[in-house]
Amino acid sequence: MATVNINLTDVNDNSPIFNQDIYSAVISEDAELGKTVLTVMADDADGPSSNQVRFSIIDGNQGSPFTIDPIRGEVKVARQLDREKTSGYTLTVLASDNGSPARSSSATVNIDVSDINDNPPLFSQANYSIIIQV
Ligand SMILES: [Ca+2]
Ligand SMILES: [Ca+2]
Ligand SMILES: [Ca+2]
Repeated sequence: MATVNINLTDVNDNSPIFNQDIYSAVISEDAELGKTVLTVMADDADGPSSNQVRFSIIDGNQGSPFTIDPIRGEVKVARQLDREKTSGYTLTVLASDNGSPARSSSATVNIDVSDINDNPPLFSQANYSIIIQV
């Protein structure tokens, strides 16, 4: 009789999985900087050596209007928005694990910028002249 102990070592065979493929949110164009638009979440089924997830924005963030907290997954406003210039954004968010080699997956974040009444009516020309004959 002999006892055989077999220890299984974890390998990084699971990618982080987002809890949604597509996230959507609406944010007002006058949102203060630092406001959280939405929070993404991803789980990784591996053990601790390869299940620590970090988030990043890899596409759609031209001019950096948004940031993402790499640990918490909170997408936040980083610049003043203007619906009259850009009325919406489609971000691609990546979740990467700490395995070696690392595995990752991506999700889409759609952000609509909602209008506030921040523009007064403007006359199309500054001076109007008419000639009245009497
Ligand atoms: Ca993993
Ligand atoms: Ca594993
Ligand atoms: Ca407006």
